[in-house]
Amino acid sequence: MSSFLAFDLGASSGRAMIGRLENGRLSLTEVHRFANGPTEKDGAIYWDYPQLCLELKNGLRKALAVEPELDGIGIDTWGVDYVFFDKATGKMRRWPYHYRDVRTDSPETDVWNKISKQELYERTGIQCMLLNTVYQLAAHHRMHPEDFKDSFFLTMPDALAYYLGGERTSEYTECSTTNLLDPVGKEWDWEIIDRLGLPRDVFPEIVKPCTFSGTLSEELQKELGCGPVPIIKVGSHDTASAVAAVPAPESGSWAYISAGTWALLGAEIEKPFRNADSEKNSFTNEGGLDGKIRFLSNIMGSWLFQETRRVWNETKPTPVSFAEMEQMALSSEPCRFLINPNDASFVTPGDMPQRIIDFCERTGQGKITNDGEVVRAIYDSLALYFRTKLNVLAQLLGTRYQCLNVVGGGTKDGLLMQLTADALNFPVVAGPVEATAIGNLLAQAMAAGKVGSLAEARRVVNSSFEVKTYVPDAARHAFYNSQIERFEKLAK
Ligand code: LFR
Repeated sequence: MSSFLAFDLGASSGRAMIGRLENGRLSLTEVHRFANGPTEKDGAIYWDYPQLCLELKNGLRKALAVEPELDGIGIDTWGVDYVFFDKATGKMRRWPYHYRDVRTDSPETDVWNKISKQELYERTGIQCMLLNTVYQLAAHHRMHPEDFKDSFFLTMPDALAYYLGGERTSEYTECSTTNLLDPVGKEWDWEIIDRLGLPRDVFPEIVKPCTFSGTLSEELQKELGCGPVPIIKVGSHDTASAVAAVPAPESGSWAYISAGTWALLGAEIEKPFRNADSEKNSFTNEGGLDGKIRFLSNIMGSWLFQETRRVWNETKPTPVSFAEMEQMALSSEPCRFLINPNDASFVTPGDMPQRIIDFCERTGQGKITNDGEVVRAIYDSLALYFRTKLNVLAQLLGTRYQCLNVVGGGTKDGLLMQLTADALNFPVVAGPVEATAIGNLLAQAMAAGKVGSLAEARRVVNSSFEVKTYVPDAARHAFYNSQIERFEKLAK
């Protein structure tokens, strides 16, 4: 038996999971869970990196109490964010900015004057999102050039691995989210970096997923009373880990959604795919395990529910749960109101219910009069958007999909899964919920030679975890058909 520890950090929570692999089956034990989120300071939003490091230490301590002989530790987090460190002392230069911070709101002067939006897409194959590292670094350099002197940065999961073991490298799948990588050579695109005037020497060496990366530092070994546990680079971008754990069918075409704060809808392909249509439809080419490309598009996802709930819980006398929100949606009229889930007004933290009400008024749908209508608008619009995006994916790749695998925390939302099946008119296979941690653990097992390939890893997922199949309802599908044209106009 081998046992590995996965740290899986999302935008709203993080967890530490032990995975035990025995006879081709993986079992999970959660040993630590903690909250995560933006911290506001001096008008900007940040991640509390020192606190996240403490949570890693707490998680590791709890894990060692359960499993003293760990064969590896792997870390995955969300994409695009980074931490600057001083080269000489190794100390953090500044708290890492949160990708929803608004400092990237002048892309013309920061980036596009030097390299056009279109050229950036042609070179990197990455969909244009102002939260991408390229925009963040350019804004950061304009505001705080001093951070770039005698410094280096590491992408978020690698900055956390640095805390554990001290290696100054960044992993390829996470680096692919920066918008600064050549997707074929899988290396930094120095021409973009030079044209933006960013100093080359802040950029870390890129290493492959499923590789060993030193061990736990002597300091932490002493403090925790353990040995030199190996640190393993996994698909350290959470979505790369989640996609690695899709219980995909052994043959035939399959598409996925990694559903969490974001919903990432796409397919796994062999080499980057970029043309004017994929650019127009915001499809991206991120790095996967085993040299694969994750061809996908970002959809706003559970963020819309999370932020709505946060605001209600701050302003209403009694807190509302996600289960209650689901009930509210069920008792509201379907498709009475629809939104574009990716509308720019929904990106930053704020009064989401009001923004949804404003969107509906602005687009001539009238006035939302109760909370149920707000939630219902999110549900129907996400289901319809998944359908629209899946059709575009199929057209771009010239493939027909007849099944959609949804993995991640979002699969706990049974209503969203059902409405997605209804919108698509084919089955949605939902699960596993913990796909990201599972992908992280299996990447460690691959590095350790316990699992031979990505295909074998998916076999392990298939034989270890239950999935739930949602079958479409004909009447609801017909109703969604009658609404799709209206929706697509709003979501343009
Ligand atoms: C999902 C995710 C997405 C990325 C977004 C921001 O958690 O990693 O893949 O686009 O967060 O980093």
